[in-house]
Amino acid sequence: IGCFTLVLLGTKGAGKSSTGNTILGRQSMRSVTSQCSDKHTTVSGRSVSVVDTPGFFDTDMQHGDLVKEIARSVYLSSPGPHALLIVFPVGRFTQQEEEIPQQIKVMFGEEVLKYSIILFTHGDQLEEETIEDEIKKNSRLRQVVQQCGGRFHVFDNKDENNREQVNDLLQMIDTMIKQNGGGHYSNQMFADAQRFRQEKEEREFLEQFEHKYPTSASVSANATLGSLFGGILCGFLGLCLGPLGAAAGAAAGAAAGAALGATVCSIM
Ligand SMILES: Nc1nc2c(ncn2[C@@H]2O[C@H](COP(=O)(O)OP(=O)(O)O)[C@@H](O)[C@H]2O)c(=O)[nH]1
Ligand SMILES: [Mg+2]
Repeated sequence: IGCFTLVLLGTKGAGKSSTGNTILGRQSMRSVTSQCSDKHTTVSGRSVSVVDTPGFFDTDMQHGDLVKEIARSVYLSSPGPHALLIVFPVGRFTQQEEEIPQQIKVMFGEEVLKYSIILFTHGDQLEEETIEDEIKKNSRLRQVVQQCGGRFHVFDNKDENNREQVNDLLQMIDTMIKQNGGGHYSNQMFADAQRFRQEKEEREFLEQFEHKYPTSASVSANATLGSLFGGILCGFLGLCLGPLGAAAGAAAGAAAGAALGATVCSIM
């Protein structure tokens, strides 16, 4: 494979932008990012494209905006990234870090961790201990690494001239791609994950609804009317929110529509 596309994910301050700069070999990623950015370079004769993202759990951003922005990273790396680098600083593994792989899975679908690598930054702060020692003695960290197929790598972003750490990472990605049969995480997988999530939300809503009105004869009428209103509202919200808002719009539309349907039925 001649060309790599990588996406950097992780909490704010984990070292995502610094990692991007280390890979690129130049300081081209700005440290504070509320938007995704992508930059290209050539490492050992191969073209590498790096997509930086805002931090998970970034308190300065609305959750919806954050999800939307991270989702955009997948579109920026069209037709989909070869690798997702989940960035953890050495020595900081809290509940937030622990939740990230699960959050990524919810956002990008089941398949995504087959394309993920844990990338530890602040390698310079490791003293006598190796990262292997750290993983061995922390069972929760071990679990997270195992979720990513046991793949991890350490960067010292202060050692900008150390190209070996970059080459080793690209080698690991090469091996991972081969193990995945040559493919990469794709927009199609992302679309499937989004659709699955939307269908699940709709199903849960209907279940809740049927639970609330179990024997009412008007349940099916409500549902029909509900989906009618839902469809209209969903289209409207979709238009307002743009393509990424469509999923959220559909869920909100279905919910509002069904409620409206119920009201109309009870009036009739
Ligand atoms: N010592 C050391 N500092 C690092 C390393 N990687 C990142 N940093 C520092 O950690 C801070 C946050 O890094 P940044 O890349 O902005 O994190 P981001 O919010 O995930 O993009 C900055 O002050 C970096 O200089 C590293 O490997 N070693
Ligand atoms: Mg950053």
